[in-house]
Amino acid sequence: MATLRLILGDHLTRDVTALDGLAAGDVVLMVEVAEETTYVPHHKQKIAFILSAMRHFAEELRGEGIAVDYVRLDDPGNSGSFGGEVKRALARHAVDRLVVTEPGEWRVRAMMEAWAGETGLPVEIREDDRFICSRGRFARWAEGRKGFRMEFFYREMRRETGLLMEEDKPVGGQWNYDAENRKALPKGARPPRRLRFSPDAVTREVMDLVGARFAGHFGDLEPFGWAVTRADALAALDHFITEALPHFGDVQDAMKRGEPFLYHGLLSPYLNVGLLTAREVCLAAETAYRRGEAPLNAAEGFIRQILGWREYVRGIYWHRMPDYAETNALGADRPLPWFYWSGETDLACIAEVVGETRRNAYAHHIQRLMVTGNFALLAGIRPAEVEAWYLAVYADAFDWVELPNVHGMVMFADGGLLASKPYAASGAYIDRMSDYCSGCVYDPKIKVGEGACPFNLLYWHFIDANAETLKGNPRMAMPYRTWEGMESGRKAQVLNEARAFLDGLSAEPSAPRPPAQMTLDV
Ligand code: FAD
Ligand code: DLZ
Ligand code: SF4
Repeated sequence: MATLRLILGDHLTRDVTALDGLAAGDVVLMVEVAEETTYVPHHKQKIAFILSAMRHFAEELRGEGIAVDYVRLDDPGNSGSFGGEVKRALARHAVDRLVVTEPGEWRVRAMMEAWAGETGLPVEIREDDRFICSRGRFARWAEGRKGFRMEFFYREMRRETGLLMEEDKPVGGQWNYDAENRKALPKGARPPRRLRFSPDAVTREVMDLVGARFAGHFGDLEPFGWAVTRADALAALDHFITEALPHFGDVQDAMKRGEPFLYHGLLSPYLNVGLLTAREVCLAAETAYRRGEAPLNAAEGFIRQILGWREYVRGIYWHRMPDYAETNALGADRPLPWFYWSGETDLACIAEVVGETRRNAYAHHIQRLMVTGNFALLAGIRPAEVEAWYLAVYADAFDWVELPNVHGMVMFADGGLLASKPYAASGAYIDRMSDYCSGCVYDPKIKVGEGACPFNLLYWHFIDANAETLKGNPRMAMPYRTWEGMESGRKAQVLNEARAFLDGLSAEPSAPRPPAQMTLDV
């Protein structure tokens, strides 16, 4: 019995379950399709990264003597969709069944479930076992819980994997060293130069295709320095562990102009498409700690991001989809300001983060959460529009990880399932954790009136506008006490200035119209 085995652009590992039991006569199908490249206006580097990594992976499989049927985006007859390409491939090959690994997106899973009916062939959708916590294991953890808290989930994962454990106790006596990881960047700190990979001929060819076909998409295509093979991704991991991990913890939340990467891993695109595994990355950090090459707060903080947050958001996604994406607990309904695409704004922090995102298809966690995310939360932007933006602009963005981070962590649109309170902050937070404010026309210390930082105005506007939903939350008691204690004339002035600022936001560019692909229909 010959099998057609479909490998998606984020399944690029020899160990993917779709390849289990590969036999002579089987055909591996890989397809570049217009639907996947345009369902949001993905950053040009993201498309180039995925297509180039797919082409390299196909060559690796061929090198092993495996039959690979690879459909390129510009191949004549390309139907433009996964479903269309599966049907065309079935007409080319004498196979009896189709095997796939479950995708990272509800939308694609729903498509796959229809294929058996549409093709008349058995379709086997296999579990994606690249995650440490299976969907079944997460469901058992979640059962009966009203609110989910990452910290409790994470402890169970530490116990089950034995990572940073001494028998049944956490190494060092504490589960979490976050309190040590909130320092601002010390003056004179020099983060390491990051390993970049010069595009080879395959990547160059993909870049030419992307430059020509997706010119209207967000982001700069060059310079392109992402690894597109497992060998190079492993080199990037090695470089991170030696050069950056030792400092990762202390300044994990810091932000600095002109330093987009600081001591972060830059590993999420590789983890998400399958060039690296979560287990090997966590083990590499643990080994560095055990050898005395990285302090515990760094190794623990890094492992928690992967073993904790990454596994946790993936669990929530599959546990709660498809309804999860539909909620809007705070009733946010303002359109996404155009400056999220253009970066043209006098808010220096937003301009810096959007500019770095455009250049690198990357921003680190605190930039995503506390700058662009915080603004979207405070300004009450429609969750679906914010989600579509995040899904488009980052090289690591796939629905299973982007959606819970944006819908739950940033927008509190799930009403507190993922986070116990909204991550809302005034300009003081950004000022404390970055040097952005020193180059801004606004002043984070001015709360109202001439020069007041818009984050300060919007913070109290947010508190006031969402009192009905948030006032009863014990973790929000302090801001509500402060707001209620504020003199009524000052409150009115704050709200008036916040409303005037919000009225001035535009969802349209001031100059020429955007290219068609950048007008999102969400
Ligand atoms: P590091 O800071 O070095 O962290 C190490 C690893 O931990 C990352 O590579 C990543 O795999 C994992 N990680 C850290 N935080 C999270 C988290 N909250 N959720 C899941 N994994 C985490 N991550 C994505 O991979 N794809 C996304 O689409 C994505 N969207 C996000 C949107 C928002 C609004 C926020 C707040 C976070 C989002 N994240 C996303 C999580 C996180 O910002 C990125 O994983 C991280 O910035 C990637 O850079 P890094 O590899 O240098 O991370
Ligand atoms: C994100 C993406 C892009 C841009 N292009 C492709 C593609 O042409 N072919 C492919 O197999 N996958 C692509 N992907 C990744 C898919 O969108 C991804 O598999 C889904 O997000 C769900 O897992
Ligand atoms: Fe951002 Fe306000 Fe600081 Fe300007 S003053 S950079 S708007 S936080």
